[in-house]
Amino acid sequence: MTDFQIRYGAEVAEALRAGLPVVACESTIVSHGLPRPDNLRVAREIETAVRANGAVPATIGMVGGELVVGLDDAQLTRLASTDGVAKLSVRDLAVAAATGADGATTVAATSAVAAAAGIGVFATGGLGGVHREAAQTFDESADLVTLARTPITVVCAGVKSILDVGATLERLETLGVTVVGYRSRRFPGFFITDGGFDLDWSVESPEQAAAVLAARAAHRVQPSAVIVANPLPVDEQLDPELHDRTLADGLARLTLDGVTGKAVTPFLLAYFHSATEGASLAVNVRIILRNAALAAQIAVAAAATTA
Ligand code: PSU
Ligand code: MN
Repeated sequence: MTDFQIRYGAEVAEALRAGLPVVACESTIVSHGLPRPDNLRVAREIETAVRANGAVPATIGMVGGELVVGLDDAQLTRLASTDGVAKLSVRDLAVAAATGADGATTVAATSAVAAAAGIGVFATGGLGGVHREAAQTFDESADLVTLARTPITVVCAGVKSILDVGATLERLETLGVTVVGYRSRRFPGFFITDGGFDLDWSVESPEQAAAVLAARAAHRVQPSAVIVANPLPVDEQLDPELHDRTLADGLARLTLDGVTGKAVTPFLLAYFHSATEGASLAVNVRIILRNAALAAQIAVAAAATTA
């Protein structure tokens, strides 16, 4: 019988004890969002980007039923390279643990576990959100409600452009989740720099982002997350025309193949990566690495504020 406690990687445990900056990283982008074998290389590069910016990476996932904060390289390799790794949202964590499963944590699950572990900053690619057919299917990512009740700062490039971006922003407002642009008042569209919507707020530096976190913590009024939306520079985005064409084709294919539920996001991302012959993959990797670097800078600034 396992005791089901969260396991900490040695370096992460030490960093948390010492109050050093730590950045949580998710594993679903590795297992379900990126194709093999690039996914393992990218997972390692994410950790390298966090380190290069002065923080300790804590990639979160489940290995043989153990919930791990700070996967080691063998564990990361296992989640990146083996078949049958489950996509775990918050509701899946306990049953996956009880049945000894291998699983990768989504934004929702990673946020919840990171907050429970005392980690304040989390880097990912793009959030889940409201799917385009949500009016009929009710398909809205658990990322949204989880961020409504989880005190974490998520650095991302907005929500995935495969979603209904406007509806997702409305839901984030309803749910009381703070959204600030990083050096931009436009909400990014993941693969594309501009997702088509204005933001009320922006921050201009990691220090200013850290001040938002400090105010949030000091007030003790807001129970929800802060999203730092970090757009790609225009010259690094996926060609918007290629993006729109690929998205239309991918959505049509989704309907034809009858893909629903938690398979939708991985299906569309895989469709993008093959239909653009790797162009979207290269963009996706840049997004994640930039977000990992910024998250680390924010974590460093936040640690300096509280020290
Ligand atoms: N962002 C990416 N790639 C991904 C995801 C996000 O760049 O694979 C994953 C995240 O783990 C996110 C999940 O939480 O997709 C959302 O899935 P769903 O729409 O089924 O909630
Ligand atoms: Mn869904």
